[in-house]
Amino acid sequence: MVGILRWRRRDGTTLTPRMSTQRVFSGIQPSGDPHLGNLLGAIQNYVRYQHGHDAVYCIVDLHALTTPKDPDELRANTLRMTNLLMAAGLDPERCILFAQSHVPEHAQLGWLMETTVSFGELSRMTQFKDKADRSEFISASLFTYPALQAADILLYDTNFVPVGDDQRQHLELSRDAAQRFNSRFGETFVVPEHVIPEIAARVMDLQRPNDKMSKTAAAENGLIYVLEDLKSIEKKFKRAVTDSDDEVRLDWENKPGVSNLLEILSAVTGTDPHELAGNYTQYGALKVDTAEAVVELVRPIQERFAELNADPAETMRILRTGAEKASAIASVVYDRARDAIGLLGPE
Ligand code: AQP
Repeated sequence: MVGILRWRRRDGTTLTPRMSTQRVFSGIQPSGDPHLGNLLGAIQNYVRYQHGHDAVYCIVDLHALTTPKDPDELRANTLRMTNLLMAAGLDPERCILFAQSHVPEHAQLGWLMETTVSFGELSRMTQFKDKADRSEFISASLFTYPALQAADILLYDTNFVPVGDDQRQHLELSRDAAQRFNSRFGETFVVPEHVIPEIAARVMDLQRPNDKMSKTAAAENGLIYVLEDLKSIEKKFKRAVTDSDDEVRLDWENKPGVSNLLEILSAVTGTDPHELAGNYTQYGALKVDTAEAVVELVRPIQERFAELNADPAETMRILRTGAEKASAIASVVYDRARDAIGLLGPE
């Protein structure tokens, strides 16, 4: 399938992940229910990487706090995100699944990373600029959170970080931070490599196809939630913005709306998007088929989610077990960094 076994590396070459015990880490914010971009660009790849790798996945609730959150909603969303990841295929027996705030070393190493990255580096992060432009209250944490993200990754001696394209710049920062720390204080961290899927690395808004599909910047009908009513998903695809000519081809510069539909359909069906384009002479049929493919993808996820969500005590048990396993790794790596930087350990 396209986008499953081939990944684009930092230098543009492709990578075929080997079956190995290399460690994979990634995180997702419980800042609301996930959308199709999160599912195709990130979550589906978390599921693939739990096979044959040592996979660690984190619900990054501390990151969610970088923009104001209602406390009850944040708690509920943390459980919902955990259930959704499992409904999409994460198996807590195959991977470590936990909440970031349950492992205090994230915040502790986050501070050490803030001392390692510079104000200038953080100022260049385009996500900060985008989110700050949209926020009334710009917290200090919104500015510094790439340092915490570096800590999240480095705490697990991570080799690969599966993410969508929007995280490329932050991952570069994590690599730079690891290298800088290692050269100042001696080999402490594994320098991670990000892996971005070839297809659906940046799913776009259906109404504004030049903008990324996003939980917080969506046009009313531009965003598809994984847990959305299936009829509503069909309607949104029908109304998706395309263009005034009628040729179906993959051309991101001139036909972003059509290209977005082709990439979504490609990611779901595993067929090359250029090949798919050749099957269509009308936008209408492309929209209907893409909607149908997405509906069939999310239907079983929604069914499984409903079952899991009915048992919050079990979800909490899974998170607690995950945090114990995560702590066993994170505490060792944190102590290594603490000793290297010159903090006295309590022992
Ligand atoms: N549109 C997208 N297409 C492909 N991948 C995407 N990701 C996000 N949007 C797209 C990937 O999803 C993972 C988890 O993202 P996050 O929880 O850190 O949220 P985010 O990157 O900030 O994007 P969101 O979900 O739209 O939230 P807001 O509105 O808060 O920005 C990441 O791997 C990300 O690359």
